[in-house]
Amino acid sequence: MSKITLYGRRGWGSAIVEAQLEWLGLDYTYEAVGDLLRSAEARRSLAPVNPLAQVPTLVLPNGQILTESAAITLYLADMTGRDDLVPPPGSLERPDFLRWLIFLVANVYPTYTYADEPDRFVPDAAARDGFRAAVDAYAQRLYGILEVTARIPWFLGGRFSALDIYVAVMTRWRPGRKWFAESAPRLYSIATRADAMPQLQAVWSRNFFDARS
Ligand SMILES: N[C@@H](CCC(=O)N[C@@H](CS)C(=O)NCC(=O)O)C(=O)O
Repeated sequence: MSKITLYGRRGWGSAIVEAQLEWLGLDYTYEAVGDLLRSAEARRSLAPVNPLAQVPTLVLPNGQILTESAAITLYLADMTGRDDLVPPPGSLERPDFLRWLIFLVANVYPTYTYADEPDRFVPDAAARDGFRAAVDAYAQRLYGILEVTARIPWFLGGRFSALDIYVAVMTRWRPGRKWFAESAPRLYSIATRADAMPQLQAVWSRNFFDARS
């Protein structure tokens, strides 16, 4: 039987799914894609499986395609019957988990989509810096909301979940770990605690250390 294929790029959002695949012990093949923000060739190569040409993109063993990290997160829990990354239906943590999972992908994630390469959305070169600054400021406001919501030691309190994996990965992006340490200490503490999890060492190394140039 063929395996799951994860299309990804080191350090990008595919790390959120790679961490879950590793955590769950699932067999998968990693297909590295080029720089989707800057390379038309990289976008062309991924477009047949994901018309948005984004990672993470997953191809299931039966050929079905799954995009959107939140959908993948929920699906992997369904597929494995495991509830260690996703609180199960009926649990007290389930509503909070769903709320903040969707908050991350619907509110926080798009700030990177729009500000990573603003020229894709702002044709006027003179307006780009202001746009990027405004979107980055909005992202910081969103992180402020997450900061006052997050509990300790994990986002949901006593139990680890996929939300902590999102926090560990996203805090590596703008405005960066130093900003989180100073301005969002709970998120920073969740991230560093997740950094230290033995089950995730290989994923973090591949994405954030080996890949570092
Ligand atoms: N909503 C998507 C967002 C995925 C996404 O924005 N991925 C980034 C990498 S971190 C990407 O592929 N960007 C390329 C682009 O948007 O053109 C998800 O949650 O999976």
